[in-house]
Amino acid sequence: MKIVEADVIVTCPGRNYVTLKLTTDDGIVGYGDATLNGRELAVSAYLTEHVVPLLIGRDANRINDTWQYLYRGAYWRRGPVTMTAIGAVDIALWDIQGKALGRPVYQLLGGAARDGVMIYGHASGATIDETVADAARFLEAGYLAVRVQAKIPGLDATYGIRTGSGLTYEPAVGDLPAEEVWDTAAYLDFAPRLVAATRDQLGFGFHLLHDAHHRLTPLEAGRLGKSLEPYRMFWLEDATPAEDQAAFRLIRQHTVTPLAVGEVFNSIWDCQALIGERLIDYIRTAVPHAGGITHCRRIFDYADLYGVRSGSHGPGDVSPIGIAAALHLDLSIPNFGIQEYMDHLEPASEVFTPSYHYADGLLHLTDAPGLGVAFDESAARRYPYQRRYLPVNRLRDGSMHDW
Ligand code: GCO
Ligand code: MG
Repeated sequence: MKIVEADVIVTCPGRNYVTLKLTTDDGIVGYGDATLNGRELAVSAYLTEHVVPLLIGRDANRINDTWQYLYRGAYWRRGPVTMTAIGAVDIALWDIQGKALGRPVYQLLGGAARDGVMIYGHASGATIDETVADAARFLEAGYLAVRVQAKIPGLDATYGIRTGSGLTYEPAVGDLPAEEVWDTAAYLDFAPRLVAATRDQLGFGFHLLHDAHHRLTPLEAGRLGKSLEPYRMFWLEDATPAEDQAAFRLIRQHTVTPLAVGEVFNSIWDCQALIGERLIDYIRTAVPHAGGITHCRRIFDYADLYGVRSGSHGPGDVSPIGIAAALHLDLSIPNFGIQEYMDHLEPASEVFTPSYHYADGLLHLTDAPGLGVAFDESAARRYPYQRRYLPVNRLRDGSMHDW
């Protein structure tokens, strides 16, 4: 079963997505998600210029060898662009393998280890009351876990807030990056009140999450974690800039609030110390951004040794193909924790038709062969790429800060 064609399709149905389409000599088509929010064309060019020529004529059955070839064969390896490109190839090859055998990918990974995949809803609002009411709506819809984010008083914009009536949001805007102002003191005063109000009004009968989006120092994170302890969080996410693994030693000394990190990681090496020293509780690598199913499975297996569970990144900037890849892995691994999931903005449903579906707080996979996501190329072509940037952050004095 040889790969005879490889196409990269960039489309913007509501937001940008990059899809890799691989076709074999027996006519099987597999899809991989190559979307990297705000850097879409870098991955597209990496694939087209440097990876596609290596794929034509390769045996589509040799998923492990292809992964090693693309990783070890790249002297300049790792990084989000390279690892997303490798991830897309890997995901597409698992899709092909499943379709060739007529089985869903999770079956090739050893079969389901649970009935469905627990996801969390993204509650948000302009005030604490609005956010709590939003969280209540998720609970009414059967969600078992909810993340709460609210606008910080005194700041014009806060990350993680939806606008409009849908259940999703897209932080990237057009043309040039939006500039937001950040104030850590205001945040540290506000976040515990948001969490306290959520527990006071909605109780303890669900998992509660919050994302600090990489903005604190280790001591600030320790203080926040300690102040959240009475509310028994499921996790506090991305407390400090993720590249500094040693920072977590300090946070850990000060709080027993569970910690999650890793949405910006691309390889097992990025989380080697964090997992090996038991400095975190959930590893959030995104399947498309961290080398696909093959590599994320290794990360989760390694994490299992140290009691760390999975919590894969899955915002709207992961396409339904990337989400499906994550779900097949989630369903099969022993140490699954939770999966992030957001609805996709319309008109994405004209382009992607996933077979996974929501019921009772879980996403369920069917026994559709491969990943089970249909991709409509002509619909994709109706929505051409648009350049978009994630916002940037400045402190009140104009200094750049992590967004
Ligand atoms: C999350 C994230 C995202 C990121 C986004 C950037 O927890 O879902 O923090 O919303 O900001 O993926 O592209
Ligand atoms: Mg996050």
